[in-house]
Amino acid sequence: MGLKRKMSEAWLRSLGGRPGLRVRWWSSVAPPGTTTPRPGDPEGHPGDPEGHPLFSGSRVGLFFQERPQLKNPFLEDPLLRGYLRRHLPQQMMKLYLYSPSSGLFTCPLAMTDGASKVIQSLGVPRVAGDAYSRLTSRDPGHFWTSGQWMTERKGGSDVGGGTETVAVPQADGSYRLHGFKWFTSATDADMALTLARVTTPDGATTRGSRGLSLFYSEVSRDRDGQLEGIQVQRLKDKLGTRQMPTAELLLDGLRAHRLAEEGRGIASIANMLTVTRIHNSMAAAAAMRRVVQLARDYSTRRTAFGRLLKDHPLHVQTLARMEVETRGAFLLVMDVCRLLGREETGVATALETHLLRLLTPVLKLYTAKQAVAVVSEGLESFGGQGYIEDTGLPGLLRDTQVLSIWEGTTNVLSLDVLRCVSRSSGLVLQAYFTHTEALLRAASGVPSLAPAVRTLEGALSALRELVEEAARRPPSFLELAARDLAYSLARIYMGALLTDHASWEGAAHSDTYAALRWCEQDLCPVVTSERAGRFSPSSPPLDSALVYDQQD
Ligand code: UCC
Repeated sequence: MGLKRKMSEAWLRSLGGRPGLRVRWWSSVAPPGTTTPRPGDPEGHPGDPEGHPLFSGSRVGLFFQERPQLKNPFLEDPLLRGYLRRHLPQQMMKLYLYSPSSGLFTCPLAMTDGASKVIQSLGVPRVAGDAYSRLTSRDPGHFWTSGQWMTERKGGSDVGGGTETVAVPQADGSYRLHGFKWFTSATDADMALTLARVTTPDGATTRGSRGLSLFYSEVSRDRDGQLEGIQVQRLKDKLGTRQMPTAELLLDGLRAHRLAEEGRGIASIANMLTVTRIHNSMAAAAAMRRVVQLARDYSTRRTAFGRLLKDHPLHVQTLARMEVETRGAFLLVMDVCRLLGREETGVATALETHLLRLLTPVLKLYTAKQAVAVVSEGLESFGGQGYIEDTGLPGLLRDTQVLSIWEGTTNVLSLDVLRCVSRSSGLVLQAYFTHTEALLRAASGVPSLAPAVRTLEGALSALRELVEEAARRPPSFLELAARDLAYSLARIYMGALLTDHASWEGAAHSDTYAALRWCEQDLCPVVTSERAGRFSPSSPPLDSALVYDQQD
C-alpha cells in the first residue's frame, strides 16, 4: 500500500470514517473525451455498475462546458481588418496572426530579423555576406535563424558592466571568444550576434560599455558532431516559453568575426534591440487578442446562473475592458511598425526617426505589462478551467510573463526613454508632442469624439508642463519619474491613435466607444504622482522604510 493511501486512510479514520469506504480522490484522470454523469443529467446514472456512489471515481474530460473555439483570427478581428483597409502595411501583420500559434518560433524569428537589420546597417560586411543572404532567404533549405547572446552571469540589463567575455585576436583577422553566456534563447540557432571585449597582446581589456565590440559567430559542429567552441552547460528551467530552448553556453574558443568598430558594440547591436523589442510588443498584442477571442467565444457557450456568460453585463464589461486594452496595444504596435518600415525604406522624416527611437521602449514596456494583465484577466474569465493545464490556457500566461522581462525590463526601458530624450537634446519629445497634436487635430472635427479629444489635449498639456518643469529639477527627479513618464507617454499616444482611428470615415461605432473608454483612465500618471510628492527628495527614504520595514 502506497504512502499516499496510508495517509489518506489514517486521515479518514481520524474523521471517524471507515478505511474500507470507497473514496478514491487520487484516482487518475480518465482518457480525453470521457465524461462523468452529472446530477440532474437525464442520461446519468445514480451510481456506477458496482454500486459506488456518484462521483466515487472522478472521470472528467478536458472541459466540463463546451470548449472555446478559436475561429478564424483574421475574420474575427474587425479592428485588424479596418486597420488594414485604412493603412495596408505589408511587414508585420502576418506575424500578429501567427504569433500565438507559432509555438514561440517568433522568438528566433525576432532575433533573425534583428540580426539581419544589424548586418544590413553595417553595410553587409563581407564576412557576414553569406549569413545575411541566409537570414533573409525565403528558401527553407537556405534559411538560417540567429541568436542574440548578450546576457552573462552578472545579468542582462547592465550589459556594459556585466560582460566578461573576451575576444582574442587571431593571425587571420578572426577572433576566438572565451566567456559564459548565461541566457541564450533559441540556442538551436545557426549563428549569433554577441558582444565581447577585445584583448590586447598582454591580455588586457577595456572596462565598461566602451570596451565592448560586436561579433558574429556561426554555430558549427566537428566531424564527431560536437559543437565547435561551445559547451552547453545546461538548459534553463524557465517559467514559460518552454517550447524554445534557452541555455547557458560556455564559449571556449568560439571562432568569431568582429562586425563593427572596436568599442561600438552596444551602439552597433542597438538596431537588433529595436527590432526584437518591436517583435516582443507584437507578441504581446497578439497574445491579448488571442485570449480575448477565446474568452469572447466561451462567453457564448458557457451557462452560469441560468444565462450564458454573454448575457451577464458584468462579465461583458470585463471583456470590454480587455478589448479596449487590446485595441490600444494593437494600434501602438502597428504605428511603430509603420515608423520602422519608413525608416528601413529610407523615407522616414526626421520627426518619424525621433518618434521611432522614443516610442520603441515605450511600446515594449507598456504592451508587455498590458499583456500580462489582460491574459491573466482572460484566464479568470474561464473560471477554474483557466487554471487547468489540459485547456492550454495557463501556458498562455506563462509565455506572456516573459515579455516584460527579456529585451529590457520595464524600469530599464523607462530609463532608456530618459536616455534618448537627453541624447537627442529633447528632440524626441518635440516630435512626440508635434505628432500627437496632429493626430488630435485630425480627430477634433468629429463631434462624438470631442470628450476624448478634450481629455487627451488636457493630458498632453499637463505632460508638457511637467516635462518643462523637470528640466529645472535635479536628475534624481526624472529618474524617479521615469516609469510614470513612460506610462503617460504610452497612454496619451495610444489614446490619440484610438481617437484618430475612430475619426476615419470607415470607422465603426465601437471604435468611437473604445476611444472614449480609453480616456476614462488616468492618462498622465506622472502628473498625478508628482502632485502627490512621489518624486520629491523625501520619497526614496520613505519608500525604503516601507520596503525594508524592520518592525517587530
Ligand atoms: O534577454 C535577452 C534574450 C531574450 C530573447 C529575445 C527574444 C525576443 C523576441 C520576443 C518575441 C516573441 S537578451 C538581453 C536583454 N538585454 C537587454 O535588452 C539590455 C537591456 N539594457 C539596456 O537596454 C541598456 O539601456 C543598455 C545596455 C543599452 C545601456 O548600456 P549603456 O552602455 O549605458 O548604453 P549607452 O551609453 O546609453 O549607449 C551606448 C550607445 C549610444 O550610442 P552613441 O555612443 O552613438 O551615442 C546609444 O545611443 O548605444 C546607443 N543605444 C541605443 N541606440 C543604446 N540603447 C539604444 C537603443 N535602444 N536604441 C538605439
